[in-house]
Amino acid sequence: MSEAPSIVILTGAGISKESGLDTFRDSDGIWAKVRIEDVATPEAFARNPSRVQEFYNARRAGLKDPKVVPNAAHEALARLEREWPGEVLLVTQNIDDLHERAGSKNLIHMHGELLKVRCEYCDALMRWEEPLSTSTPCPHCGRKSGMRPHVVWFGEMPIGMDAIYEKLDTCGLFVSIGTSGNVYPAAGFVQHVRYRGLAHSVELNLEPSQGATLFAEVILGPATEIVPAFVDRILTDGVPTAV
Ligand code: BV8
Repeated sequence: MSEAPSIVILTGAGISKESGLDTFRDSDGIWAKVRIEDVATPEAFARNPSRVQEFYNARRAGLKDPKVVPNAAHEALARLEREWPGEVLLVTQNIDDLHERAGSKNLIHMHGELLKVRCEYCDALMRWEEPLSTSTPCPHCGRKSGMRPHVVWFGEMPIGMDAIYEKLDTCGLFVSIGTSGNVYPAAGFVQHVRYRGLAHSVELNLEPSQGATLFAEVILGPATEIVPAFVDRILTDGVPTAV
């Protein structure tokens, strides 16, 4: 039997919405409450580090809420990774840990992780579940005012880009789930795949994203309904040939 095609999946905040986490650009989203320029750029952190730390401390505390758990969409993607005979790479723009908690293993957090922090002096990277302040000493080098969320801000290089493009160049199926397609380079992945012409591309979203017309197939609906159904279809019928 020919080798099963590899699959690359990109997820955004929409996949975690039904777990109780806010998206960014919905009318009740995060960017409706705070400005990117005040909390999600290196300049913001240099200008007012406490403001930025408070923003991420609140989101970190929110993620520890026992009501916030993986939903059926996260679980369906973990099942696809377990049961699909080829490789499944999950690239998430999300900084929550719901994919890991659902069981996904082959996972790249291209915009970082809310439950990790790093020291700008000694580069130590560590799991961190508590509030962070500008006076928190680094447990490794002891210096203060260097500890920051392990999160990719606007203007910073996303994580794992070489590995991601290598998989985009060889996959047979690219799936985008729960992202509005506003933020690059993630929003450009579908173009990158279509340019090669060798992979089928599918968008699963509540509403058409900025890049919807670039996908061979668009399936609309809430992630907890359309993602499990899509995974069942792939596991039953396989990957459609690229059109
Ligand atoms: C970089 C921090 C270069 C972590 C984030 C002009 C043109 C093109 C690009 C640029 C430009 N000017 C600047 C840029 C680059 C910039 C960018 O793209 N800006 C945009 C705004 C134009 N990008 C960058 O700066 C990136 N870095 O380019 O570096 C470089 C090169 C060399 C060397 C150094 C640097 C860095 C981008 C990462 C920024 N960090 N967040 C955090 O705080 O979370 S981005 C932020 O947006 C989040 O990470 C989030 O993941 C990401 C994308 O948002 P979405 O996940 O899509 O969420 P959104 O709310 O938008 O959409 C949700 C969707 O879900 C909606 O469509 C909705 O309908 C749907 N939905 C809702 N409910 C459901 C649902 N779907 C299904 N079911 C539901 N129930």
